[in-house]
Order: sequence, then C-alpha cells, then structure tokens
Amino acid sequence: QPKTPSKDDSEFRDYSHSEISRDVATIKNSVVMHLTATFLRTPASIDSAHAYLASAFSVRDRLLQRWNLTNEYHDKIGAKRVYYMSLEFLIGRTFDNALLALGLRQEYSKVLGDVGFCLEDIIDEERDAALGNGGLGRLAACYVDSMACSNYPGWGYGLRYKYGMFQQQILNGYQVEAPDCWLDSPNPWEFPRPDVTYPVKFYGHLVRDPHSEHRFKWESNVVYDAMAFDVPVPGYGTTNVGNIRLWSCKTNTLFDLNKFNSGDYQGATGGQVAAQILTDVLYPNDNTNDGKELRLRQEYLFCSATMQDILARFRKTNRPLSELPDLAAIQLNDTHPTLGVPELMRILIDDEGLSWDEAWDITTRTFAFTNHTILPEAMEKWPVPMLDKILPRHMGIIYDINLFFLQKVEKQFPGDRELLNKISIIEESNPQQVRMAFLACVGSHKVNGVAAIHSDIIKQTIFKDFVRIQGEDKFINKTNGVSPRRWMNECNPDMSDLITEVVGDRSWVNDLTKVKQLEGKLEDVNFRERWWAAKQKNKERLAEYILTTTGIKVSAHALFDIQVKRIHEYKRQLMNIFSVIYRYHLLKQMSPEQREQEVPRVVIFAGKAASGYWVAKQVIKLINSVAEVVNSDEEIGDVLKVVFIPDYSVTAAEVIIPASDISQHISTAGTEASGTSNMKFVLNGGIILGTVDGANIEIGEEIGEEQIFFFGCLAHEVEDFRHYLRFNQPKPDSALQTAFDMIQRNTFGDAQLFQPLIDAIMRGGDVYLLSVDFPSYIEAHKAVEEAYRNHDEWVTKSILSVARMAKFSSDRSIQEYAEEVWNIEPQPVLNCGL
Ligand code: NTF
Repeated sequence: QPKTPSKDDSEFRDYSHSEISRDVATIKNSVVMHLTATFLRTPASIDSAHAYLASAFSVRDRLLQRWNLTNEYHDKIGAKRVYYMSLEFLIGRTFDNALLALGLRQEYSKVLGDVGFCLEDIIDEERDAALGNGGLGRLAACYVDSMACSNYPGWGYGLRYKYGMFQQQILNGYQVEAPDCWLDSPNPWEFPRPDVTYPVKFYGHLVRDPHSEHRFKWESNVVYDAMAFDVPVPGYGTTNVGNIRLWSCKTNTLFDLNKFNSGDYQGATGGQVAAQILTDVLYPNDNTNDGKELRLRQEYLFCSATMQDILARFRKTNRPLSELPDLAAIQLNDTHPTLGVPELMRILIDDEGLSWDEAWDITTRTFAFTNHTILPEAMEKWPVPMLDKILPRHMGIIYDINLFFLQKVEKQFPGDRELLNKISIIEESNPQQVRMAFLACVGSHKVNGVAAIHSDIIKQTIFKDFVRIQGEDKFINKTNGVSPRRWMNECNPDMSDLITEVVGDRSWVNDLTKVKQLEGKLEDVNFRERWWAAKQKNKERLAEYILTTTGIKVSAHALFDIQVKRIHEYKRQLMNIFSVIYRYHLLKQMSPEQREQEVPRVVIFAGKAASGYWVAKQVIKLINSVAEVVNSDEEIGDVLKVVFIPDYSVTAAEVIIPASDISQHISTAGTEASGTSNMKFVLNGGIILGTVDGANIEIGEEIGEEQIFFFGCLAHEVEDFRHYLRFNQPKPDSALQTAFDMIQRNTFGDAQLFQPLIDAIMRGGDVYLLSVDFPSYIEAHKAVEEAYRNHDEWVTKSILSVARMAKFSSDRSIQEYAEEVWNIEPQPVLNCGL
C-alpha cells in the first residue's frame, strides 16, 4: 500500500495550480530539457524527429497540468459526466491542434525557428493516431473535441490498438495493405496508467446463488488485464482539457513462472501473446460487420473495463448506486459497445447485490444509443452459441432482458405473436442470433439517428415497432457536426484569417454562428478576391501534395472535383469513374478548338477499401487504370486529369478538403446516414454535387438550394426502383452504355478485370441504382460546369455557403446531446476557485 503524506496538500498545490509561464525562454528551456532528459539527445544531435518529440512533450506538460485541474475540479463539484463509448477514435495528429488550442503556435514557431527548423516540417513528423475507419470514428474525435472546448465534463472511452487503420499503397493500380505501426516511436499524446488496470474474464461457468433468483457467481480462470492510457484532448481557448481513456491488454500478469522455471521460456510468455492480440488491431471494416470471435472479445474487454472504471469513480462519491444516472450518462457510439448494458447489469446484480428491477432502472436511465447505419450488412448480430461460450453470464442476462421486455409487450399487445417475433432481441434463426441494435435500443432511454432523414428512416424501418411500443419521444434526431477547430481553423489558415478579420477576433472558432457576418462581405470586391486567392493557394498546396504522392502534375487552375471517403458500393465511386470515362469519350470526339473551350478538370479520388471487400478493391483498380490512360493522353492534356491519392487519412484530408471546388457525396438516396465530410467541404468554401441523402439535405436547407447541386432519385422511390430491377434488366442510357463499351473494348486494360463491376449493374439487380441516377448525374455535372464558368457567381456561392454553416459545428450537436440526452452542463474550470 502506498503511503499518504502526513501534511495537507497546500505546499504543493500552488505549484500545480499556477500556469507554466508562456514566454519563449520558458518554452525553449522546456524543449531543451525534454530533448536532453527525456530523449538523451544533445543540442548538437537534434534532428526534426527529436525536435518534434521534445516540443510535443513540452506541450503535453501543459495539457497534463490542465488535465489535472479539470478532473480535480469536476470531482470536487460532483459534476455529472458523459462517457462516450466508441470502438473507434480517428484522432489524426495532435501537435498543431494543441498549439492552436493553447495559443502557443507563434511561440513554438519562434523557438524552433531559432535553431533553424520550420514549424510546418516539425508538425509533419507526427504520425496520425488512426484508431478508426471513417466517419464514425472521426465523429467520436470531433465530439470529444467539442466537449472539451464547450467545457462539458465528458470522457471518451475506447481501445488502444497497437496497429491502427492499415496504410494503403497502390501497386500496379491495386490497393495493397501495410500495417500501421504507429506506436513504433514514442507517442507524446498518451499517458500510461498502470495503476488503472482491471481484470476482465472470459469463458468459465456459472454458479447460481442459492438465496437469490437472479444472482450468479461467474467462475473462470481466463482473465485478461485491461490497462488504461489517457489521451488528453486540448480545449481551444479554455483551461478545460478532455480525456479519451483507451484500454490496452496488459500482458505481464500472464507470465507463467512455473513454465519459466522449468526452462520453457517460450511457453512462459505464451499467455502474453494471446493477451496482446485482443487490442492488437483495429477491424478495418466500415459499414460492415464481419462477426469474428476476436472482435466480440475486443468489444467485451472494452465494455467491461469501461464499466468497472465508471463505477470505481462513482463509488468514490459514496452516493447510493440508485444515483448513478445523476452522475453518469453513457452514450453508445453504434452497437459496438452494447455489451456495456449486460455488463452493468451483471455488476449491479452479482457484485453489488441489487435486485433485477433496481439494476434495470439504473441501467436504462444511464445509457443512450446512437444508430449510424441501416445497411443490412452492417447490422451487428452475434450467434447465441458463441456468446454463450465466451460470456455465459451475459448471455443469461440478455435472455432475461429479452424475456421481461417481451412479457411487457405481450401485456400491451395481447396475442400479437408476429410482433413478438419481430422485436425479439433473439433472432430465431439457425443458430439463434443476438440482435445488438435491439439490445441497445431496449437498454437505452434515448435512441438517435445522425441526420434528419436518417432518424426518420430508422423510425419507419428497424425501430418501427419499438416506436409503437416505447413511444415517439424516445426516438430523436441529432444531426452530426464537425469541429471548426480542426476542419477550418487548423486546416485552412488563410480562409480562417479572413473570417477572423470579418468577425473581429477568432471567437468564431468556438462559436460558429458568428460566420454569418461573412454575408455582409458579399459585395466587397476586394474581400472576394482575397477569398478566392485563399482557395487558390489551397489548390496549389494540394497540387503539390498530388505531385509528391502520385507523381502526377495537375494544374491548380483547373476545377478540382473531389470524392474522398471509404470505398463502398453504396457511396458509388463507380458511378463517378463511369462519368469520367464518358467525359473522356466526349473530349476525344472534340476538335482541339472545341476542347479549348471546356472547363479543365482534375478528378480526385482517395479512400481505403476494407481488406476483404473485393468489389471495392476492383473499383480502385478501375480508377487507377482510367487515370493511367487519361493522364498520358497528350491530346487531352490538362483538360482532364484523374488522380487517386493513396493512403487517405485525417492528415491527408486536411490538405485535400480546403482545396475543393466541387466535392461529391453521391450515395444512393437513403443509404448514407449522414456523412460528415460533406460538412467539412462546404465549411471550407467548396460546393457539393450530391444526392438527396443524409446531411446533404440539411446542408441544402441551411445554405440555400442554389448553393448545392442535387440530382438523383429520392429515398422514398428507391424501393420501387429496386423492386423493378429485380425482375427487369436495367436500361443504361447512352452515356452509361458508352462507358461500358469503352471498358469492354479494353480501353483501360483487360476488360475481364472490370466485367464483374458492370455485371453487378446489368445482372445483379443494380442494387445501388447507378443506371437510374446516371442521366441526372450527367446533367448535374453540366450544371456545375456552367456555374463554374461564371466566376463571380461561384465566389458568391462559396462565401454564402460558409456563412451559413453554423449548424454543422459539432459544438451544436454536443450542446443538443448535453441538453436533451445527457442532462449535463458546462463546467468551465476557470471559475473553479481551487
Ligand atoms: C457512418 N456509419 C455512416 O455511414 C455515415 O453516414 C455517418 O456520417 C457516420 O457513421 C457518422 O455518423 C458507420 O460507420 C457504421 F458503423 F454505422 F456503419
């Protein structure tokens, strides 16, 4: 047992509570200290990698001090906290973000400049923390950023994957995956907590408590340890610092001393290998569930450690467990953390001795659930036999949750057996499956979708019967948002300076409603020119990036037409590349004089395909094959270029997004729950070409329909088209047919490679309705081109759009969650009086 000091803490308190001085000399001193004492370098042996590490560690000192202040204060006042549980946090880089948040960018630039480094080069030394696939993981990162910036007491909880999202290389046009060994060099942005470690059990058997119907003892000797790593989340312009607590499977407790002593050195560490594997890799699927046992074990390790940690913090308050919902709100980011529900029930009943009803009341008042997709292939289900083997106690609890739920429904709707079948948490398939979305719904007091259309759709489809049973009020909408810190202030410095000039200060970074003032600048010719110069500079920066990453030279004066996101059939990158092929065909028909008249265009793609998703990988190959032919066609020159930027990431997005003229968000209506890159592009002065889907709709409502190019069928028409196409051959229009013909004539290499992509449309029922939407898509492209020719109009669209984007700040989303779901309040640590 560690000893506690015999005097009170006043002697140390003043030191820990007075802010480290912000002058250049102090910063320099701290950087040099870290360089020499943390990294054992001398000023003579400094390189950019160590300049980054030493600077980052000195920034981290400040964050950790504020981290302590924040949590000490929130504990002291007994603040209610929200816990955002997510298997993914797509954080990206932190150094620049932290410098801006602390207001120390200039100072660090000076310190590094004094030894001859350029801050931008040092920033480039940092590797992305890519602990997520796409929108869902990046949303979680934006949300903890907003919690910190808006002073909400809130933590993220996640897993510390040793290997994050794989790195994508393009070899011979194909995607090749390489491991993302992001922890190979020291990570300044995490703080290990060996003292915060919890045991997590698997397998074993149950012993019923003779005195209580619902209590069991779960015995197992397969026990892993989950150890915490804390990732500080800088709050911009506030002392508050948020936290993401990531769990890592700890290994040393599994060292088998008996085996070691008997000379079996490898066997002695066998347990360590098994333990590590649990948090080794992020599953690389976006919008698909692959149902692997290892994934289930990851999910449980995560949920168990998190619930134990939340309860340990709660117990320190000495308040009765019935008050847990007054101090803790838990948000389930999709169904992946749903085992938190039976895990909390297990602890409350088996360990704490509460009755079923007491435990259920506490649990359902604590949890809320966000659904992010309705794609059938993404719906999480676990076979009952698998769950029963790995987590026998939880399987029992899930059965009981289901039983009591069905009993209630039976009372409400007597005799409606079909209804009971439809809503049962256990699907009566062979084998039976646990429907995690239903478990999450039943275990939560609020369920939300992520954009207005999506929240409506889930009420009419997967949760239709639940709305009838549990009432309308439980099912709400919380439209997604993005952080203006990262997705404007950090990634687009020139435009940010212009906004700052108009607003008068940088306060818009934490209050995006202020960008409305840009509307007053619409007629200001000089301002408009500078606005456009900022966009132009961003395009030049991207042209440079394209050259270094692909070797392709593009003109920054062309229209930049960008589609960057995970490669998925429903997102329809295939439709985009078909339209590029058709454009290429048209250009080839023209005389040189006619081609001169065309708006030159660079079509830019980026995105990863899940490693097991064959169709998506063929789409990447097709894009690269088209790029190769088009880009080397001298007749075409700069009128059309096609680029696939490899290894899309948060950091790549920060270069790509500010440079768009047009960005494409062209999912089949009703399939993209929200999308968030659409918001980032518009916030950066780009125009959307998109379908009437997800958040595109609300963006259109906010910025005005003249500022957005919509096309394609509507969500309510999709089922009829799909039904028709199940029984009838699609009828591609002549443009789409032209694209097929060119592929089939081997224009882009061996047609055989791409025939399956055409077959999916012509023989596979065209599930994503490419043949239906293609004509209006081509028309929309024409409209874009016409609009782009009118430069003044285009600049007006760009400024107006940004001015009207306030709604899409994640600060607005988080405020809505805080008020309507979590019941928490901002607690700025500045007023703490510690
Ligand atoms: C994604 N869902 C949706 O596909 C996006 O439209 C949405 O913007 C993000 O969530 C964030 O809400 C998923 O990744 C998942 F896992 F639900 F399939």
